Amino acid sequence: MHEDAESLLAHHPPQKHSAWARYTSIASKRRFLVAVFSFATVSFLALGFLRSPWTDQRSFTPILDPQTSTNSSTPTVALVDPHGPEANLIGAPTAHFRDNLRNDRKYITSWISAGWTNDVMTYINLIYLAMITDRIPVIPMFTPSHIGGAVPPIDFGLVFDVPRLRKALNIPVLEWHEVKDRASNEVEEIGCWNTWEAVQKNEHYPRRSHVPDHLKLDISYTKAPSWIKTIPNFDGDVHSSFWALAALAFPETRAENLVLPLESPTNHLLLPPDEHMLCYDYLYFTCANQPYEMEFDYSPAWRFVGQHLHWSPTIEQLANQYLRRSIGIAEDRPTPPASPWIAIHVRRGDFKVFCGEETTGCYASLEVIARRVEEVKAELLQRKGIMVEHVIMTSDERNATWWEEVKGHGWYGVDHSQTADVLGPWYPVLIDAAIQSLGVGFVGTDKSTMSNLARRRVESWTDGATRIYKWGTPNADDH
Ligand SMILES: Nc1nc2c(ncn2[C@@H]2O[C@H](COP(=O)(O)OP(=O)(O)O)[C@@H](O)[C@H]2O)c(=O)[nH]1
Ligand SMILES: [Mg+2]
Repeated sequence: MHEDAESLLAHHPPQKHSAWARYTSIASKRRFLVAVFSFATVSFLALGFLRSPWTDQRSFTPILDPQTSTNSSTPTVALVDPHGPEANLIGAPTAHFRDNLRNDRKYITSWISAGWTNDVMTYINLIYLAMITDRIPVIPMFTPSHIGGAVPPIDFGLVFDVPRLRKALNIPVLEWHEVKDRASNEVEEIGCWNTWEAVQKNEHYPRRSHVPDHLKLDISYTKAPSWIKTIPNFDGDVHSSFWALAALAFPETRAENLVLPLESPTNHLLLPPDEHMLCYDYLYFTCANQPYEMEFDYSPAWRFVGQHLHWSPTIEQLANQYLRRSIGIAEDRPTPPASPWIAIHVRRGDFKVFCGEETTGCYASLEVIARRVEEVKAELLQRKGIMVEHVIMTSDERNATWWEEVKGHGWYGVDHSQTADVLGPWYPVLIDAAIQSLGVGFVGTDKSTMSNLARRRVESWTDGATRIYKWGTPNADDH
């Protein structure tokens, strides 16, 4: 599905309890924008303060910055996050990334190349690989896919709470814009491992990604050995194994597997895989034990990294604000804890390709989904004594009749008719993904990574009740 977000959103009908009617004039739209950003900024600052090292010293190790502690009788102690950029880079972002790398640190990076949720999972895999190779992950930006290719990238750290992640994992985590100046036009050569050609036979090139263009990297790729493949010689799968990739991060195995690299496209250089900034073309299809492992309870990438990746304060505040507006609670009031809610994610859009021409009977009906909603409600009541009051639907479906049916079930929609215009094209999906994950329960669509991550978040964050409905044939979810 490569529709742009605006056309997606334009087809969402106004919701019964929506307060958007108040914001239809341009003047009030502007007021809304100011209000959203003021609220988000104040909340951001407030949350930032609450989480700052000044208020939470138990889990935070202050390190003494020698440059600011000159007088021994009254030392000025600067609290530098030992896992942040100050402690793990030479200084402010530089025109060449190499000028900012410390010689006593080793780094690792990789690129993205799919739908947004797949890209989130890819960065989770990168951070997990960083942990097992003892390297510092340097995370690039998110580049657009389903929201329209011309949309500018968005920082990982705008979407997710990186300081909280560093603290939870107790390792450094950096973003590329902290290393290399975003404004730099300096093209830099680097050698990376090409995993894509080692795991599949159809595409005779490393996995393609827009990220190296944004970072101005001219990459010479070395084909990884075929033993990185999780299921040897099996054409039906393209996964590689974390520890096989990790082995290539260490000098002996690296040296044994060097082959003639591919020429870098711009400066035509041949470079072996970089040892300081280790890089792999693509880590989405990476697992410890079995393909598509993040669907399974034991997934190490989820357990050791994914579950600790929380929304940034800004995204979380926006999600709560949209949610309150959906269910008709004043936007400036907190969602009452006495009004527990659950979310549904119905993934349609480009999933049509799995159906052929006729989608009736292929896509699950709302009645089928309602059965799982009732199961979630019953489980929450039985297991936790929680009475669910609100059900919030999120979906990429644009059909207005379908949304009317959703309302007919007493479920609320999220009104994104103005979101892309007011906040930007990234925000409908970011807000919906956050809403999907913040309730006491969740019902999602089989085969959707967006649904799967929401399910995992609800389970990991609130021990919530979840169900995934099956689809594809009329009786697919009958069980
Ligand atoms: N705003 C919004 N966008 C959605 C929703 N469901 C799907 N999309 C769009 O479709 C994309 C689906 O791709 P991806 O995130 O990789 O998840 P997957 O394809 O379901 O595994 C999302 O990233 C969104 O851009 C939804 O409920 N709300
Ligand atoms: Mg996808």
